[in-house]
Amino acid sequence: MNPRSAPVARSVAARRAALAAVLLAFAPALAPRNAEARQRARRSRAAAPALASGAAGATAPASADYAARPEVHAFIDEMVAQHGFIEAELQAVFAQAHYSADALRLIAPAPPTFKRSWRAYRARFLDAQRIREGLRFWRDNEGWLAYASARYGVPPEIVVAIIGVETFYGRITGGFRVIDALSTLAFDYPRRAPYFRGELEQYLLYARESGIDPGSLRGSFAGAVGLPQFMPGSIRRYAVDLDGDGRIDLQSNPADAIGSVASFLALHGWRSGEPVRFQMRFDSEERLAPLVAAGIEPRFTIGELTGYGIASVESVAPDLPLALIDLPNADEPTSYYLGAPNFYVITRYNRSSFYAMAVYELSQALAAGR
Ligand SMILES: [Ca+2]
Repeated sequence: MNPRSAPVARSVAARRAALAAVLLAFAPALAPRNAEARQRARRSRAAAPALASGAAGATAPASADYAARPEVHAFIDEMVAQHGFIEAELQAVFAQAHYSADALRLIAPAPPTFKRSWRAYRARFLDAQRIREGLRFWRDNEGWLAYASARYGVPPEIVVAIIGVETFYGRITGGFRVIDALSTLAFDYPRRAPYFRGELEQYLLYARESGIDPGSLRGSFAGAVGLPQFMPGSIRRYAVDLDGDGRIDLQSNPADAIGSVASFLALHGWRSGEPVRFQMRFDSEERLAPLVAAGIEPRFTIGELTGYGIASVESVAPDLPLALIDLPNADEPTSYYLGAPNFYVITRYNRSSFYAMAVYELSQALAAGR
C-alpha cells in the first residue's frame, strides 16, 4: 500500500508514468475488507444461476488436513526460523485448521459480466436503520469518538460510518474461525496465496503477543477481525489501545475500535479539516476518459481539470490535488465526483470507490442527523 498521494504530475509523460504506477498498484484484487458488503454482494451474485460457479479461481485442496501438507510444513519451518515459534505448537494449531469452501466462494472475484451499480450499492448503506443505529453508536461512544478525533484529526462521523459499513456497528463481525479462513486462503487460493500467507504469519504473531488461542478468534471469510474488520497485519500495524486498559480489543471494545479506525486513517495521510469530495459538472463524457484511466489517486488541480471540460459545483482550493471518481450505475449513466486526498485515504481502508463514497455519504447523513 502506498499511503501518500503523489505530488501533482504536470507533464503528460509524468502523468503517463504515474498512471502506469497507479494501474499496477490496483492490479491486485480489492482488499478483503468490508465483510458485510462483500458477503452480501457475493450472496446476491450466487443467487443468479449463471454466476453460480463463482469460486472457479479456487483449486480443490490437495488435502484438507493442513498439518499433513508439505507446504504447511515449510510455512511452519519459516515461522520457527524467523519468529522462534515452537514447531509442535504450530503443528497442533494446523491440526485444528479446517478447509473452508465458503471462504473460497466468498472471496472469488465477480465475473466480468457482473454490472456494478453505485446506486444499488449506496442504497444498502444509506438506509434509515443504519443511520439511526449510527446515531445511537455515536451517542453511546461520544467521549471516545471526541477523544479519538482530537488525537488523530479524523472527524467522528467518518469513524462511525466506517464501523457502520463494515459491521453494522459491531453486529456482523463474521462467523469464520480466523485460522480456517487464513489457512484456506494461504494454501488453497493460489491467486492471492502470498498475501494470505503474510496475513497468516501476522495472525500467529498477533495471537502469541496477545495470549490468544489461534483457534479461538472469529472473523470474516478473509480473516478480518472485530468491529472495524482489521486484517491481522493491520491490527499489528495500526490498532491502538484507546481506553488504556493494557490490551487492544477490536472484538468487543468500541473505544479500541474507534481509536484504531482513526489511527489507520491518520497513518494513511488523513488531512484534518479538509474535504473528501466535490460534486462536479462536465461538458462531455468522452473528454473524461483519460481522467478515469488515470485512477483514483489525486493528481490534478481544479485548473487542470477545467481543460477537460470539468467544473466543480463547490469552491475548491486552487492547489488541492483531485482525482476523477467514476461510479458506474449498471445500464444507467455513470455518476462522477471529484475525489480529494481524504477520499483516497478512505480507499486505503478498502480499495473501492464505491466503498469510500458510501462511507462518506453515510458520514454526512450521520452528521446531519446529530
Ligand atoms: Ca483497550
